Amino acid sequence: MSMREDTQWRRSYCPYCGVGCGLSVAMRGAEVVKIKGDARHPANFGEICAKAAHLVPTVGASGRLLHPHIRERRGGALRRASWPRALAYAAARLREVIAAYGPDAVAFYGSGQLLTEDYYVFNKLAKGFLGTNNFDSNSRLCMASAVAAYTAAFGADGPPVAYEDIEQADLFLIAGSNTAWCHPIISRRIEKRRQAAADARIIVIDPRRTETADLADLHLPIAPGSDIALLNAMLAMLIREGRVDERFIAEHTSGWEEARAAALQWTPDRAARVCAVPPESIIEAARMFGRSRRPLSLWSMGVNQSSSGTAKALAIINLHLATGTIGKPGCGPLALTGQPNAMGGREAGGLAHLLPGYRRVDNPHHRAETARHWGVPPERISPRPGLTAVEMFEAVAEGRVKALWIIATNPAVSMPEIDLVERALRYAQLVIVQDSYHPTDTGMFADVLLPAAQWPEKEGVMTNSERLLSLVPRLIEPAGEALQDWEIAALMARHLGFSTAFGYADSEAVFEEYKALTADTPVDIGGVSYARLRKGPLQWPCPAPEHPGTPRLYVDFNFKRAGGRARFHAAELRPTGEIPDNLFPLVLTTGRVRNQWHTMTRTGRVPALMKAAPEPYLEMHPADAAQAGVADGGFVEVRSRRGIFVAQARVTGEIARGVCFAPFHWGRGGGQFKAANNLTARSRDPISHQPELKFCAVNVTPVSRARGDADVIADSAVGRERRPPEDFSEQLAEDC
Ligand SMILES: Nc1nc2c(c(=O)[nH]1)N[C@H]1C(S)=C(S)[C@@H](COP(=O)(O)OP(=O)(O)OC[C@H]3O[C@@H](n4cnc5c(=O)[nH]c(N)nc54)[C@H](O)[C@@H]3O)O[C@H]1N2
Ligand SMILES: Nc1nc2c(c(=O)[nH]1)N[C@H]1C(S)=C(S)[C@@H](COP(=O)(O)OP(=O)(O)OC[C@H]3O[C@@H](n4cnc5c(=O)[nH]c(N)nc54)[C@H](O)[C@@H]3O)O[C@H]1N2
Ligand code: SF4
Ligand SMILES: [Mo]
Repeated sequence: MSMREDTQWRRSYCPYCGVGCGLSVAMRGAEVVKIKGDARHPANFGEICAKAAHLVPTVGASGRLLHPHIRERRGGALRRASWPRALAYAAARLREVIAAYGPDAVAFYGSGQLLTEDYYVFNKLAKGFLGTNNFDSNSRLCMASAVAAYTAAFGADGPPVAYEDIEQADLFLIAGSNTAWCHPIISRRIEKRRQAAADARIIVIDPRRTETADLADLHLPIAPGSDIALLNAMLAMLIREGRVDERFIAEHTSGWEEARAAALQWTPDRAARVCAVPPESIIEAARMFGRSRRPLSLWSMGVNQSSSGTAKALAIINLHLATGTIGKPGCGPLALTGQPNAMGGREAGGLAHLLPGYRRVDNPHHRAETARHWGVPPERISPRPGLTAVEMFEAVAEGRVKALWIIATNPAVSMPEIDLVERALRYAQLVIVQDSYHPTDTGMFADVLLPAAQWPEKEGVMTNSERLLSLVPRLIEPAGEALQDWEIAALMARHLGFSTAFGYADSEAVFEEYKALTADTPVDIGGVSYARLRKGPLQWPCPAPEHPGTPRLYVDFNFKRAGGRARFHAAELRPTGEIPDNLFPLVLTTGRVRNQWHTMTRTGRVPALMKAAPEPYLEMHPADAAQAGVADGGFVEVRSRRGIFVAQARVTGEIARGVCFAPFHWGRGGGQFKAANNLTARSRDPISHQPELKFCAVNVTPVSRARGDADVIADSAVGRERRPPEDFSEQLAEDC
């Protein structure tokens, strides 16, 4: 398409995944007309994937929540209100709850899609001014296990690797990540490296033969949840074959004896039985890793979303510590972050145990430093970590938390066990939902709806998977009366009586205040400013204005733990939260499709992106299908101990026997039984508190009209009309 002369190209940054691609946005007047990759951005060098290429139809007012709304009576209607009225109403209700039950009766549930400035202001309000640490985010469902593992191993969170290591690696160990679909630009960089370097190899560990597995030299279709057996067996082989770096271990690590002993219990044969793959492929994987001089490990949800997610991630890190392949070009452990600013959330203190600058609420010095910066007495910040995501919804459902403020996430679709989430949302005394769209599955339960500006209506900073900070500019005015997320938090703070501490002039003022809190922390960004970011992105740490940024951490092998040593951890295989049995014999794992983004509030509006997967589906192995009497393309009812999901069967040899897979993008809003999270369980990792979204026990039966299942079908995959339970049926008036 040739561009007219009045077209202006502006630099921006992708609001979808954690790869963090730079965009060039074509503007005609106040209108966004086209999007392509920013050739100068070091994450993508001009390439983008289909989701970003189809951003244009998501920009603007269609389907958006344009005005604040209040529901004054349960069962009553949501009615439009002015901003002052909505804020005064919400603030009064929050005050009532706090006066009656204390600050911990209020909870905030945020998102890795907030900008750093948004996180900062919400955290300051919750943790510093209201005095509750109940601010957690959907990142708890996403990379909490990676955070816990990095922190345990290195003494601080933060991936040590840079994307430029991809072009120098000679082995890619990709575990539990469908990179080709979910981090497509990283996948393309890996593919290019594989083509350019004759010796480069790829190993993929995934129970499904994904498009990522198609790129692999070796694919290990392991049984879900069994990664630790495999990774320990690999480490044991490295030890037996003399492939470990004894000198690196002696000089820069601790805890080796325990990790070594734990690994040596795993022979390839024993691991092969647990993982359900041939011992030869485990031996082959270990030898490929052992021979490699620059192995780069990448992982995401197949590792993190597990009841042993932290241990899985530590087992990957152990391989790098044992071979001294960290802090050097082309190698190291890289947890891919899913959301565009999940990293910024970690940095700004966006989890229930954190304060800004990788500080912790349970550390008195950290509380004192933060309180001083916020101008509050140190005792205002509670020493108790707040509730983590799933605990938060349990607490609401049990009446321990009374008021819930949900920002930029759609838990009525994305949390495990949607029954629990709905119970909580119905039972809460006050639900505030701050979203850009309406209706959403979660917004249906709101007492107060607050319209948020979305990309590209808001300005602020995001950090991608490789610690690279980019500035997202505001290119157009917000739709309707929408405001930036941090502005809404600051306005509410003022309605709650905290006027002086929240009087920011603009996003940059928020950033500057946050930045000052990062001084002398691992995430020091003292040298970063909006002015510098306008010229291009920067990787933290970047402590001074002339500092060029830091591509790779730990190049001096000086880790952040006592004595500068990284720590090995014995990785023990824990049982999964649920064991398949006669009643529920199959394992369900869940995940994403290539062209949908999560709960589809944006990508679901783009027909081109809907094509490949217009409806929920269930992948299952031909042998399991035959046993259950399921035909390819037929409808199936999937049951777990918690609920029912109905989908169209895709019978395929590309999934391990005994395992089935469903995408989780659909919520009940489109049909009661379309939601895969009707089935999933609340079990979680004991260290990271990340829920086990990748494993639950199910049974599968065909659904047929002959059997009288018409209602079920009508309410799910075939029928597009949702059965409306009374207070779930409402749409807002036209003007919304
Ligand atoms: N298209 C698209 N891209 C996205 C997103 C999106 O919604 N759509 N979301 C973004 C976000 S927030 C995230 S977190 C990332 C997620 O990115 P990914 O983690 O790549 O995506 P998933 O499909 O959730 O899961 C990855 C794989 O884990 C495998 N798996 C399941 N159980 C196990 C196991 O026990 N062990 C191993 N080794 N593998 C297992 C599954 O078969 C699946 O192929 O994607 C980001 N990018
Ligand atoms: N079964 C299963 N469940 C899963 C997963 C899985 O693999 N399997 N993955 C989990 C993971 S890793 C993640 S990250 C979550 C994602 O799950 P969610 O966070 O629930 O998914 P999104 O659809 O991205 O929700 C973002 C919401 O914010 C709104 N929004 C967009 N931009 C803005 C903005 O600028 N401001 C505000 N206030 N709102 C905005 C959108 O309209 C949308 O409603 O799902 C989790 N759930
Ligand atoms: S790979 Fe991720 S960041 Fe890059 S264009 Fe696609 S969705 Fe956006
Ligand atoms: Mo995620």
